[in-house]
Amino acid sequence: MTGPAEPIAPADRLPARIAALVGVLGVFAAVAAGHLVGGLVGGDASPFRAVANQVRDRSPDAVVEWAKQTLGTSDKFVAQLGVAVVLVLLGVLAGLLSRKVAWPGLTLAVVLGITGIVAVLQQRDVGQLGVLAPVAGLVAGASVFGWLHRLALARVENDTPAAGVSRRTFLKASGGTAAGAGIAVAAGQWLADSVDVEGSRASVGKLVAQVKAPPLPAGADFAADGTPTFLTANADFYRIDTAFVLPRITAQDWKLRIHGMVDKELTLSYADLRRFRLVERDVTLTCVSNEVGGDLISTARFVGVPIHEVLDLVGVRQGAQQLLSTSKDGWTCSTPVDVLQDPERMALLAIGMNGEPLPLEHGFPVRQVVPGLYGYVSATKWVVDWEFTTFSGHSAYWTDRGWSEQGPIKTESRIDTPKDGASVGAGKVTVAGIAWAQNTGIDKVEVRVDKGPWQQAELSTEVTDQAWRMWRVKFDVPPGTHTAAVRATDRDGYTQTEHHADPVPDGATGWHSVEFDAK
Ligand SMILES: Nc1nc2c(c(=O)[nH]1)N[C@H]1C(S)=C(S)[C@@H](COP(=O)(O)O)O[C@H]1N2
Ligand SMILES: [Mo]
Repeated sequence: MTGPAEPIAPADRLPARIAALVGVLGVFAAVAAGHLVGGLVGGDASPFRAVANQVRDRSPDAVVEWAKQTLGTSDKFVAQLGVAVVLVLLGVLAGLLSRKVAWPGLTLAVVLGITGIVAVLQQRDVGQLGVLAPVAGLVAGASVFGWLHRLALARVENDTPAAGVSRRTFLKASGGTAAGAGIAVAAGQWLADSVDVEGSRASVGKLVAQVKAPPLPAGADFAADGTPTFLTANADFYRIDTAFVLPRITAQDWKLRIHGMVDKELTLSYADLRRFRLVERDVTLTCVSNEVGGDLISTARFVGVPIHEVLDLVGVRQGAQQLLSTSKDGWTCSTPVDVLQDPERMALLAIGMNGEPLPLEHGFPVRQVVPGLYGYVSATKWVVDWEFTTFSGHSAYWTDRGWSEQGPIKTESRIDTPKDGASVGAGKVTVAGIAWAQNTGIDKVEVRVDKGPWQQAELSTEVTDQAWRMWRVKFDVPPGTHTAAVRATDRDGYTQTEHHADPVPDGATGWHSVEFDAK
């Protein structure tokens, strides 16, 4: 026999690398079919994404924090990569266990298929057809594995091109499987991305508020001296969420289900929402994860419906303590009811941001904006469900992960210029930055250089106590290395503590300081 130069395995079993290839291709086919059907039936039905979601949500906090620290905010990506690696390894294992007979690999296909079904059923945003996606994955995975396994084995058993299956037939089948699966993944992704949300956003049109925010006064910021502008452009606004892929909801499809401890359960459509008056407010959002000196803080002119008016409509019952809100992709958030009922606070169901409908990444079509509370307890994007309940009744996403149940924003300040490590000209040096105490207001900001006396900074014109305030102050500095530190005092008389606290569990504290060189 003048066979090919590859080592010939015993005639009744597959060479290890062929077996591994068959296993990996079976897994790839399963994932691809699931992804494609997931795209067809809509929602978040892709079993691959669903499993990655579950892995991320069920990982120990320490692991999630580690992933976030090590790889920036992309814990979602880490979860997907992790699942992909495990799937490849399982494919290899299944192949190696199936060198003689196919049933170990087929068993793995069934186990993976069931895992996919369970994960998809846990997804919030999956319709009744959603289960078709993991089922398609199971069927595709098992059939492709069985088929390739048969071809490979037939080729080993009759190792002559004339008798039965040739090497080319097997290679063609494998290559075809890989290519087909690749196309299916791309098509599934394309389908999932093709809901015309941008079209829906464009059709919302101009949002004119009945209650407008006053025009920005001159001197609302010291941007010329290095502070941020008072309003943050949408493209520069910080973004924090757990979404793997942006939830895509059109305004036409959006609904908010309101239930729990209310007199009248209600489901609001976007059209229903537009029958309320629109109020415009300048609000500074802040993330509880913001480190001292960090940049997870931004300000926008939001337009939306007063939440307290919606609460009046449904009649929140006595004893309801929290609003548990849920996003389209199943993230939950717990907000104290009394804050939402306060007309002074004017929490909003926001639909617009800085003169346009909400950008997709900031919650289109509808999100919550609650001045004075960190985002994780207030700012639900893509909000679709409201349940009024007690604090003991339910807990929310981040509370379950060790963060505090209540999250009022702490009075803090930041130096924006000079930057830490910067070189400046010796002589007159302007130190400038931001301070915030949402709903209380900033009373004064003090800065000191090299632990000298505190000097009171000049404050920008106040726009609203729900947003940040800019400050600046000049120092005379000789050549050399210097340190500047800042502390703010709010209108309740509270001066920022020097005590350093980490963001966990309820927000960082401490004075921000920078070191700079004067030359
Ligand atoms: N659906 C959803 N909404 C969410 C979150 C999320 O993970 N999912 N994160 C919250 C957190 S922690 C913050 S700080 C704010 C950030 O809002 P932004 O991305 O518009 O700045 O959104 C909040 N709303
Ligand atoms: Mo946050």
